[in-house]
Amino acid sequence: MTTLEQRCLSGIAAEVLEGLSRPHRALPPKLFYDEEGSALFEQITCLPEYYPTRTEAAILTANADEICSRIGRDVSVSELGAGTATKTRILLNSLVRLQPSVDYFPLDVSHAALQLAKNELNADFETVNVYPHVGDFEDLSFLGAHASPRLVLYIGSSIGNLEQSDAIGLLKSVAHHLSPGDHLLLGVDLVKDRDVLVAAYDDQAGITAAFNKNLLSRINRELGGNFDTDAFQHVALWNESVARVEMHLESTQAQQVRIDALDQTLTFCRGERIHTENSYKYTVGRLENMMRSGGFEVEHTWTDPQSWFAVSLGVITES
Ligand code: AVJ
Repeated sequence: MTTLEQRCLSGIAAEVLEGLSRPHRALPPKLFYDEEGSALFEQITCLPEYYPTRTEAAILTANADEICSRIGRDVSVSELGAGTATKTRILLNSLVRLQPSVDYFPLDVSHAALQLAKNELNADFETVNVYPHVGDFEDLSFLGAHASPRLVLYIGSSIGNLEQSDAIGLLKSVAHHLSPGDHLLLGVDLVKDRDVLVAAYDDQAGITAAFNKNLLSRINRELGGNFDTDAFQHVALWNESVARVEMHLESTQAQQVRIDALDQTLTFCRGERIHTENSYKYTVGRLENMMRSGGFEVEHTWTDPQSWFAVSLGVITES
């Protein structure tokens, strides 16, 4: 077998090869978000079972003025994993009343989502300047490229995809690019009843199943794969001991799958799973500890009446 370097794998190939070569196969959740996947995710956010989006939106709506008054004047806004920036609009609505203009720097892996965000924000907010940035969280230097005071948004509970140590590492690297007085607004999903959690990741309409299986379709499209998406089953489960919802794709039969661009033929046993996502759920206490470990002082944490979701505001202090 030739090495990765020799084959000069581009785009998603290296990550797919690495993940599918493991004894316990896995694919990184950021691969969900090609154009198809981003569109499916937008549908997920509107599902009756998928409470996180509307719950967080309600928290932001109820507290936007207070959040904006705590972060000071003339802030610029950066956002990690901005997507189509739908919830961001709630904060921008308050912010444009407090300052003459807002520079907004959204980062996302999806070019399509960012383009949509930019067009819609330009149409609706005359005083918001949008500077989109396509990429993952490896290089966060764009955060420091403009002047303080800054507000960094990491809402939508995307941090739930990360292991605890990686989540703290990410917050530390955010903090590294910020200065005293700069703020971080972090949204996370909270631990709750198992049935509510599982339903949110296994909806009646099958949109989340389609979102999960789109990973296989994407490999078919981009890497010349021949995955039969009907021969894999969407699995969503609550792993209570580590407080996370997991998603898997389970092979419903013994089968072989060819992926041309990787020059691989993969063998799956019946019941074998590809682990596609972890979505960690927090308590307010663990959220605030994580903020502190990441280098932020917690100013305030807001939740909804059911305590299903939490949004926490942290600040960098003089050290
Ligand atoms: C975008 C990571 C917050 O974990 O709830 C939704 C992704 N996966 N349904 C989540 C997702 C399945 C979502 N995040």
